[in-house]
Amino acid sequence: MKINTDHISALNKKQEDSYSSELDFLRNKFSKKGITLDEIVQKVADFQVAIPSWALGAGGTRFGRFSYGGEPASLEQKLDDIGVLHALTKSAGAVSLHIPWDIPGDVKAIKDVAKDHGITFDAMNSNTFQDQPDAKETYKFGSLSSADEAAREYAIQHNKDVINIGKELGSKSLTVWLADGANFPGQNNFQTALINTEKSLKSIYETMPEDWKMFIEYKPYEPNFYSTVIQDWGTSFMLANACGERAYTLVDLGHHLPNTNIEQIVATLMLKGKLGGFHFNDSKYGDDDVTVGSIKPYALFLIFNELVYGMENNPQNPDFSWMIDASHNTKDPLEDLIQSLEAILIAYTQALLVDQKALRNAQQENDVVKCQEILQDAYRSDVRPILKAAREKSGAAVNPLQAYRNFEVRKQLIKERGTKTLATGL
Ligand code: AOS
Ligand code: ZN
Ligand code: ZN
Ligand code: ZN
Repeated sequence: MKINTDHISALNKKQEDSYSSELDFLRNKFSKKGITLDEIVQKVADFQVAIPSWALGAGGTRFGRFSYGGEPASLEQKLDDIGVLHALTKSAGAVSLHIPWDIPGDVKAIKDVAKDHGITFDAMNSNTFQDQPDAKETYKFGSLSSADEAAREYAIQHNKDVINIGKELGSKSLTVWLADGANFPGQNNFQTALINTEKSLKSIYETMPEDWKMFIEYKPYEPNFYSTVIQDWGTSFMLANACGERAYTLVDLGHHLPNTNIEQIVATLMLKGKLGGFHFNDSKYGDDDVTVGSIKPYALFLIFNELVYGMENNPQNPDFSWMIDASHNTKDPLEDLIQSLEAILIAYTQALLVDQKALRNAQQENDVVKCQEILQDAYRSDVRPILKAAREKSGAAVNPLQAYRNFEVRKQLIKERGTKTLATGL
């Protein structure tokens, strides 16, 4: 399955819709505030988000998994699916692999497939939360934090192996997410677990190539329900500082207790130059991993508002590794990713439309009402015409979801791969 670019432009021509007049309306409105729309269109067209290899199949819960049909069975097929997404949106030009789910057989062949689709290799994800069939040590009671030295060494070696695979593919970063923790009070010694984790991470960090970054992900609970070793951004930040300059905190939107002010965390980390990775998703209760923007779109906008501020004012913070970390079991996974990409770009665009100068003045004058008005004026603008213009500019489908259905992608995939398919993943 490969999307033909001619078909996309033919479809775009057919639906020359009214977005140009809507765009003019926005252009006039925002030029009065000194905001140039064409610059924003370019920024939106340039924005790239990595797709995780495990989001291409229907996800599961602990109660079961249901096949969606036409799911990818190999790394090549996963890259083909991202190729479809990237052709339709031109904003999914990277993949984030997970080892051992995605061990490449023939590295050169995999690189060729990726190149053919215009896909680069973003952060590599290690996995020390599952025992593999041939595993010599168990992670049942922890990996990098384990009280058992052999288990710790085994987990460290796995991360080093992941770096080596990533090196061959051209990746430049490693994401470490640990499931380590305890289900019951007294089960482990908090201090020993943290000391072990720091030592293990340092040992991995030291073998990373000079031009690599390490992203340390935090999460308050699940799969452990009493405590998690890297439970919050403070712990991750501390570990990143202990490792060195090229270790950073990774924020996953679903990894916070309800009502946490994520935008403030983002601002603090960027000020300190330590926000490296970002996992997008949405949630109502916990790490629900549902479609980005489907539940709390205003919170997403406020987070982007801080990200945009940081990108413009914090040269000490590196460029981000953006990734969608969502996967669930009721939608067509590709349609779901198209919706997530749309939500990310909408929030990003709205944040770009915030009148920063006016906001700074209103803050200086303590005009609280005006501050809120300025933010909400941007948030309440329908920015979809800007997304359409950005897509048209980059050769994507003006309406990717409609194009996906129009080209009957899922039907094709089911024809090629069958109805009873289960992709690797959670
Ligand atoms: C787990 O909850 C984290 O979000 C990870 O980033 C990711 O989902 C996991 O590594 C997938 O295997
Ligand atoms: Zn994540
Ligand atoms: Zn998660
Ligand atoms: Zn998640």
